[in-house]
Amino acid sequence: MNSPARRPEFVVVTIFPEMFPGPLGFGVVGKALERGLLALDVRNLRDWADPPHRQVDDATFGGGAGMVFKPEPLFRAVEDLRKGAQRDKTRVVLLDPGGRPFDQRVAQELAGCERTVLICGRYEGVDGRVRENLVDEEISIGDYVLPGGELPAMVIMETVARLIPGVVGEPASVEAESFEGGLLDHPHYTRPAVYQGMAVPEILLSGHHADIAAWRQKAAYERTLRRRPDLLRGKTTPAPSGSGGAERKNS
Ligand code: 9D3
Repeated sequence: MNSPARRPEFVVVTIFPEMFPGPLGFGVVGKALERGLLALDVRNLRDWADPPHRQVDDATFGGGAGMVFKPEPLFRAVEDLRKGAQRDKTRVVLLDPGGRPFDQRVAQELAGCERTVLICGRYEGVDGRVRENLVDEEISIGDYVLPGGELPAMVIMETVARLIPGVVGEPASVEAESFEGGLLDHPHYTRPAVYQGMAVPEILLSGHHADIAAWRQKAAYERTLRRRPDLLRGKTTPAPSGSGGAERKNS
């Protein structure tokens, strides 16, 4: 499994540095930042733009509505952030709606990187030369339109951060989760055993651990089949006992 050398660092390049750490300051990720299990360095793109106006955007060649990020501030920023000893251990990612779709697998990959620069686009995007010649890759967090890459950067950092050893208390809870095992999670219940007439499945109160494990596996499989059959496609999943067939080639 990929694991970072130590203390992975994220560098965020944005025109809205005040948005950070934002949600990253809370919960297990907030704790991890405090404890130094990961580092966050937020940089203002305008610091690399020319005075006196420090303009980072301009109209697009060829016409059309909207502005794009000019190349100079981004090229200077990345050149600065890739200096010296940092050069070989730094991965530069552009957040862009046309990028590679982010998922748990991409997160695992990034968790193995010592230093990741996340460039947040705004407006209609960035000058094409930034994409073509500057960044290592482009990532999108899904097929919907956001006003910029800042929330995507936060989504990526939160997802990657909890994969860092020590960030999430119980390692089992990271592994047994949706997607990593290829299935959605089974439902969970806590006290009271009966709430307003709604009872917790009896088997969970039985203390029979093997039966409980089988019940959970079956519930996870059925929930996945119903809600997200795309997650099963192309995989050979041992069908849990009671759902018919010893083995099923999902299609
Ligand atoms: C019609 C052209 N638009 C592409 C869908 C232009 C455009 C819209 C919004 C270009 C950039 C943006 C700002 N969005 C991001 O920078 C972004 C994003 C997103 O909007 N959705 C999902 N993932 C991401 S990552 C960065």
